[in-house]
Amino acid sequence: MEDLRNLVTDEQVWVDLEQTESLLLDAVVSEDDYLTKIAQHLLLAGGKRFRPLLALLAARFGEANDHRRLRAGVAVELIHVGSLYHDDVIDEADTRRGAPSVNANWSNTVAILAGDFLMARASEVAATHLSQESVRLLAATYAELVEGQTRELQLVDSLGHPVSAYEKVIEGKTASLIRTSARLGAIAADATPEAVDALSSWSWEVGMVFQIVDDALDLVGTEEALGKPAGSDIREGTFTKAVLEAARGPDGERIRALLDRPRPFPDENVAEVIDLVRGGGYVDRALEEALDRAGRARDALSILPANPTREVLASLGEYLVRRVEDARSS
Ligand code: GRG
Repeated sequence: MEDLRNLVTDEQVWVDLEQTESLLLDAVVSEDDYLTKIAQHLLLAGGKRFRPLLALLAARFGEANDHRRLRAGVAVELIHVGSLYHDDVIDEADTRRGAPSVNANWSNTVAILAGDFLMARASEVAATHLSQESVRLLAATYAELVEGQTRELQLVDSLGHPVSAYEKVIEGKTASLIRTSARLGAIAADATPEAVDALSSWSWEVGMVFQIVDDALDLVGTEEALGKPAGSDIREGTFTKAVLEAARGPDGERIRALLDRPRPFPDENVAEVIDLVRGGGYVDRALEEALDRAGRARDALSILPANPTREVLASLGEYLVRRVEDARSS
């Protein structure tokens, strides 16, 4: 995979990200050592830190250069990781970020409590260091994540719902926090309202690209690239855009027959569905849509000053789509 480090050549951003890392670990220290250990578990397990990176990049468009931009990154990553603790309980996941998930290693109760703790600390960081508008935005985004996840639950095992319903899910569960990451970074650096809005529009499209790419990877990535077998979404009864569209196409009857049974689906059924979806060109169509969105993201940047950071942002959507080509099994 092409490294984000090659794309973002502004060294200051990486220095900031290092500092964000230690602030993140500090933010989840509790009086109770047991809770600290569990709250730091997923932070120490890795993660791309994509959301703090967006906050820091967006902050380059403001005049201020103080600690607030780091706090913005900390707050959004804590919300993200807190939601992963809860997501792993919902999905009964065994691993996360290549490490045992908290629910699997400890228990569901512990994972829920630790997720809540991260959320609480995100709010505390924002209320202590950021503006009231940022606190409001984080709270609203938290609600959007829950709405997105709740919508997804209602669509599980259904191939009949419109693709627009799935789009609403990914708006809520992914694009909302990615947009808030850029917005909070820009606000923390005292960027102008026009710049904040441009970065918001850009990051919304980038957030959608991010999830469309993630969904496509699940259908075409190798096990090696994904760290898990392809088709996990299908196995969980989550049918993403390409699968929903294929189910409405000429192979729809066969796809519905393969999935019309209680889970877990046999491996050969999942493999055949993936072949039909890929063979019908539906993954490529989803990626074309992602590229269109990447173009729209780029267009949103036109009012910002033309500088090297703007060039990085302009290429980020296409960079995300290229990840699929790198991870494709054929
Ligand atoms: C408690 C806020 C809260 C929410 C509860 C569980 C839930 C409702 C929402 C979950 C939302 C969710 C898991 C969305 C998926 C977002 C996503 C794209 C995750 C993967 O993000 P990456 O690839 O992961 O950035 P890393 O590990 O690199 O950070």
